[in-house]
Amino acid sequence: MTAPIIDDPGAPRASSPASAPGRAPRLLVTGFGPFPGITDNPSGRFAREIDGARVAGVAIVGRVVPVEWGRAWPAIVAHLEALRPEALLMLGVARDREQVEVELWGRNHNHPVADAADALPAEPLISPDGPETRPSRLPVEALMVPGVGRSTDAGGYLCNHVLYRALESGPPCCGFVHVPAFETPATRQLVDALARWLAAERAVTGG
Ligand code: PCA
Repeated sequence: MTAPIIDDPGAPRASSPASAPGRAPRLLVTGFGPFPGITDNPSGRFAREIDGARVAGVAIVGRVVPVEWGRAWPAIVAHLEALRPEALLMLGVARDREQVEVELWGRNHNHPVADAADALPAEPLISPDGPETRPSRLPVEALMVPGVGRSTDAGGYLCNHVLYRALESGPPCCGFVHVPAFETPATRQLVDALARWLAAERAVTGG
């Protein structure tokens, strides 16, 4: 049982069941911290900025996680357990991208590239018995606002790693979006589109 979070406006008591009647649906947005070559990660900056926002009745909680093979996914799991969000949107920077891109799937591999703590991944495979790819569980069509595209290659570093892990054991609505190194309003517009989609889903399912 996780301790209740009392200083977080969007957070439930630890014992709140997912989709508790009467409570606002919650969207957890994660960004990453620094890593070799990126001292100020725009994905982490965005997660910090959006924390506490409310869109279409959906409470948005932003969190920053470390770019470390052994700590990134456990940090996201801890936030999922504390917050019990309806959806998880993970963000990371990709220096070579010209636009915001929704990753269509995660791949079962870890490239041997050093993380922010100068450590390499323990294994070349993320999940020894898992499939080669796992498809995104985001409503991709609903997120195609201006300035947003699709990508079929999340890379082999921490972004792909947490994506594959989330698709293995994360909430039903989850996925990954790469943002470019420069600031763009498309990131916020994509988050707003996801919140509106969640609100509409809830209205339909009566959750
Ligand atoms: N981008 C890296 C990891 C952290 C981040 O923001 C990636 O694309 O894997």
